Amino acid sequence: MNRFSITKGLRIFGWMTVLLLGASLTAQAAIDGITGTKNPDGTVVFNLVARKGNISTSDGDSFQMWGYAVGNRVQYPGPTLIVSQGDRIMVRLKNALPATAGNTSITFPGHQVSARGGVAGTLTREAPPDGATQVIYEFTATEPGTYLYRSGTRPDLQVEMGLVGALIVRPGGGPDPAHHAYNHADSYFDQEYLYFITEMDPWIHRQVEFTPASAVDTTKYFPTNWFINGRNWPDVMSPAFAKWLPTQPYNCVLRMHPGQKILVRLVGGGRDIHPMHLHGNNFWVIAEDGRMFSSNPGVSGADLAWSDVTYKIAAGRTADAIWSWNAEKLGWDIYGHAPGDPMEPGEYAPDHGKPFPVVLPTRDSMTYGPFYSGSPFLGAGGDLPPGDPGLNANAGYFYMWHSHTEKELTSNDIWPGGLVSFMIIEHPNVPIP
Ligand SMILES: [Cu+2]
Repeated sequence: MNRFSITKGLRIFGWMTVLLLGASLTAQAAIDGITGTKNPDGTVVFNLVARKGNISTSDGDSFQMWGYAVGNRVQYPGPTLIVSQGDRIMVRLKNALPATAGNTSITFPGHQVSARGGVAGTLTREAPPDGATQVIYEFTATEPGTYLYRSGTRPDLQVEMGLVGALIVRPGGGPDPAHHAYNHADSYFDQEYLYFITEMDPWIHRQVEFTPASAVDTTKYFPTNWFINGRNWPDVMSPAFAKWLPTQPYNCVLRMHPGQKILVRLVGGGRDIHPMHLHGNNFWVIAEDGRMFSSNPGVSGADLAWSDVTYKIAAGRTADAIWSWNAEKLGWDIYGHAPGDPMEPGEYAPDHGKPFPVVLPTRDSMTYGPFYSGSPFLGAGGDLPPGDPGLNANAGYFYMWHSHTEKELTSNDIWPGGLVSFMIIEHPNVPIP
C-alpha cells in the first residue's frame, strides 16, 4: 500500500464515521427485495429489464455495469426476489443493454424452469438487445430456501457485469413463515440478513466501455473490488436506498439483541470462493443450496448441521447459517448488573452479577476504537476523550464480520474496504426496527 492510498484510506474511514451514525438509526431488520405482482390466476409476476448503469466503489471510483432493472431503476445486484413456497413464478425479461452487449437471459439454479419467447441460446431462451422482445421464464417455487438467479448467456462476462441477484423462497407450511427459513423449528430466526458476495475486475468493465462484448477477454481475471449486497465497506454501513448510491440500494448492517437467533443467507454471486468469518461465536450451517441438512427431510430438521467459525461460500452456491450470542461463558456480567437486578432477556444467567474481571487502565492510558462506547458494559456509555468520534451511540457490542482472505478487505488496494461488515449487539432496550 503506498502513501497515497493510506491517506485516502484514512479519509474514507473518516467519512465512514459520519455515515455510520445515520445507518445505525435506519437499519432494516428484514431483507430488502421485491415480491412481484399477482396475476388473477395467482401467478407471481416479476418484470425485469437488463440495462446499463454505473456503480460506485468505496475507493472513490465508478464503473459501468449491466444490471436487472425494475422499470428504469437498474441496480447491483439485481432485485432480491422474495416469494413463497408453492408460488407459480413468472419472470418476464427484456434486454435494453447496448447493442454491442448482445443477447441476455436468466437461469434459476435449483428450479425446473420453462422458457418461451426470444431466441434459442445455449442454456435457455435469450432476449436480443432490442429493448422490446420479451422472454418469459416460469417455474414453481417448490422448496423454500436461499437461491440466486443470473444470466445464462456468457456468464463469465454478464455475471461479472452485474446480471445476478438473490431469490428467497419463504416456507409454505408452519405457523410463522416470516421467522423460519424452512418448514422446521430448527430454522427459526429473529432477524435475517442477506450476504450476497461478489467481486469485480475493473479491467473487464473498462473493456466493455470501449469494445463490443464479443471482443472482451475475461480469461485474465484479477478482481480488485469485493461487494456485500452490491457495496464495499464502508458503503455497506450506509442506509439502504441511500440517495448517493442510486444503483446500489442494499446495505448490510447487522443488528440483534442478546440471545436472538440470526439467519445469515450467504450467496456466492460471483466467480471466486470467499471464506466469510463471523466473529463473536460459532454459527450453525443448517442448509446449502436451498436444502436443509436433514437425515429425514421435513421431519428431522437440521440434525446434520455443523458448527463453524468460517464458511467458504463458493461461486453459484448458497448457504443458510444460524448465529447467536448472549455473552455465554465470558466469566463476567456484560450487563454490569448489581446483584439482585432483574435479569435482562437473553442474559447468560450463570455470569449474572459477576464483576468486570480486570481493572481498566486510566482514561489517558486507553486506546479508544471508534466503536468503543466508553464503558465495557452493554448499553452503558461512558466518557470519551475530546475528539473521539463516539460512533457507538447505543453502546452496543461490535463484532467485525469479514472475509478471511485479507486481500478482500481492500477496495482497489485501499484498506479498509471490500468484504467487511459489523454485527452490532444492541442492549435489549434499544429498538431494532
Ligand atoms: Cu477477524
